[in-house]
Amino acid sequence: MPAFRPPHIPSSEITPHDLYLSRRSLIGAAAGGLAFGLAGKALAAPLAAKPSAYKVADKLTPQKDVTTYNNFYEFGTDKSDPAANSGKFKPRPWTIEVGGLVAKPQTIDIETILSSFPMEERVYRMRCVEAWSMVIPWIGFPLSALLDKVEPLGNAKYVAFQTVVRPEEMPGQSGFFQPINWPYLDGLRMDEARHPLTILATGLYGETLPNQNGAPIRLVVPWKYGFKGIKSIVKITLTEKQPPCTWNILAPNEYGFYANVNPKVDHPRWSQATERRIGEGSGLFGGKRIDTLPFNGYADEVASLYSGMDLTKYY
Ligand SMILES: Nc1nc2c(c(=O)[nH]1)N[C@H]1C(S)=C(S)[C@@H](COP(=O)(O)O)O[C@H]1N2
Ligand SMILES: [Mo]
Repeated sequence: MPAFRPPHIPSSEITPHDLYLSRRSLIGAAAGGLAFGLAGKALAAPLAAKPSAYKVADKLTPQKDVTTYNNFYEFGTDKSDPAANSGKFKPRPWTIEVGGLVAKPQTIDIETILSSFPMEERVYRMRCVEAWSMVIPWIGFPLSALLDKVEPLGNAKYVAFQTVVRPEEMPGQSGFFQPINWPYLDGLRMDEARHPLTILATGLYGETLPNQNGAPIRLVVPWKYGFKGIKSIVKITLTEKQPPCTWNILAPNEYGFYANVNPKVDHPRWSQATERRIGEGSGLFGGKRIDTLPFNGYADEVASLYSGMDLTKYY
């Protein structure tokens, strides 16, 4: 059973006892990783993608960190749990049900998605609300291309997303401690969903998505905190009302629906002014401390979406 820890406490606040438990589970992960790693490896396949102009200049986070330091509570709450516990997860066959306020609702197979949308490489910063960050070479395609296919109706104002529920394959959904009322849910406003930066990712580092990163398909919205990047999506629903969002339901005073990266608005329990860039620098908690940028550095592209909002407040 994973060590209990309240959600979203940055490593810098972890007590020595928690640290011991989390290091112990890391050792376990290394041993278990050998068996599970093989199963996972068989599924990771090269995935072709054309380069794109969406590429930040920051140094890439090593693939090892991107695939072993994860948040995916369906597989456990420690950072090492998703890589260690996702070997039984089956990302194929897979379908996504796309419906709600659309003219052409449909259930789309992942193979159809991979063959009908041109895959692009997008090098984006990812900033977790816990104040750590990475730079990840995703492979994916604009969510707007999928939305076009189902023809949204005029009254569709939001897009809701849902993660798969499979307790047999996802140990975090079957254990004694259930941190979340499954399924994991999130959503976007229509203009955010249609923004060219918003992608559905199907791979990273030139390969199909590892299970721990949200195989076979997950959302990436680079100007928002990482928890908006919902993984292993099975359902997309266009709605008139603002959809529920798992972290907002769990702690509405800590996690908003919008959750735009904002160094000026601190989390109630920690500062959001700076972040630890994982894989750079050394020390016990790893990661070079750098300043957090408004909208995670994408303000030029997205600030206009929020022109009516007071950016010193929390949404
Ligand atoms: N279904 C699901 N999606 C999820 C999460 C989760 O626990 N379950 N964690 C979120 C959080 S908090 C972050 S920071 C990112 C982490 O993505 P990564 O592990 O690929 O870096 O996934 C997000 N998507
Ligand atoms: Mo996160």
